[in-house]
Amino acid sequence: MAYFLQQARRVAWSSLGELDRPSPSVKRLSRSVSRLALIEALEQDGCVIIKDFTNQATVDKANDEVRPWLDQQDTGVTVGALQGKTRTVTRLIAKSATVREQWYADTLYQDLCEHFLALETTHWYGARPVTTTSHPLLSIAISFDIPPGTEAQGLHRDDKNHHARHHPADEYTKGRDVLLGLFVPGVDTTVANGATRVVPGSHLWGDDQPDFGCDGDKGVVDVELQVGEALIFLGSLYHGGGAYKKPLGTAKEGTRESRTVYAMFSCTGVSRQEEISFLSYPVEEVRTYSPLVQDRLGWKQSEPNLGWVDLKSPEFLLKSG
Ligand SMILES: O=C(O)CCC(=O)C(=O)O
Ligand SMILES: [Fe+2]
Repeated sequence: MAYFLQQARRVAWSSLGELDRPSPSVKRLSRSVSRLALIEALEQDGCVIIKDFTNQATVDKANDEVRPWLDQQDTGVTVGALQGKTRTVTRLIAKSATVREQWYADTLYQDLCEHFLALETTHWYGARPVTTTSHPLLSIAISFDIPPGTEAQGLHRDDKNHHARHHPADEYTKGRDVLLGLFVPGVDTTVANGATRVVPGSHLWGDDQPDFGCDGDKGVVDVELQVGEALIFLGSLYHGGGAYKKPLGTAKEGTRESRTVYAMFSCTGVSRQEEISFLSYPVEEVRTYSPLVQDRLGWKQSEPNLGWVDLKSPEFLLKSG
């Protein structure tokens, strides 16, 4: 049913002239809206905010789990786009059960990953058509914590890592993207503390140099998020961390003087994962994770025939031992 509705809306959509189409924006939707409404927002804008994705108590729990790792970081990590100031916590799937099981495994996010990233392909085996499905994988789970003085990142597409190429398009076609990101803030994010900046609609742009205007902010929207909200966006969307402009000593009493965001990305099941899951998460730990997370880390093979051990889907290794 959803499929036919979607097709009908698509016909209606493509019959609208360019000028009649709503201009891209960042919509704030509740998790109770239909999956179709979320899919349409992502197709039109490249991103969507879920206003009731999680809640303060769950965010507090994740912050408590991750804080010890954050406190160990100094500010000297120099990783390309990360400006040398951003603190990161990697291997987040192991370090925070909340990030792993409450947010990454969230059914709404996983349904959207399945919609945008699952690959269903029919090939011929002699005269017999064979249809197989490859489900998404976790590409990376990391926290970005930016302290006062951090400059804004250059606007970029995260699918650069996968050498993704993009044809300019007026409307979205399934299979365009290789990544879907989920950002859950650990604190309220504001323009002053470096809220993520996005360019809605830029997921439909091609690969020519983007025009962000002479001030570099044409079409840019600051995604200010309250604790409990989350941003979901396609890997082809131009975005970047904002500048932390607030002076030192102005954070709320008892809160960290930094902007923390928990970032999770899924990729297609035939893409290389950004974080090497098998070296980052030892098998003894993976055995304690939910079956969905085990699959998404790569412990179930992609059909047909990718990611096996001894020609078998590797989940048998989770059972022994
Ligand atoms: O910190 C942010 O808001 C975004 C970080 C980001 O986009 C990146 O490091 O690729
Ligand atoms: Fe990014």
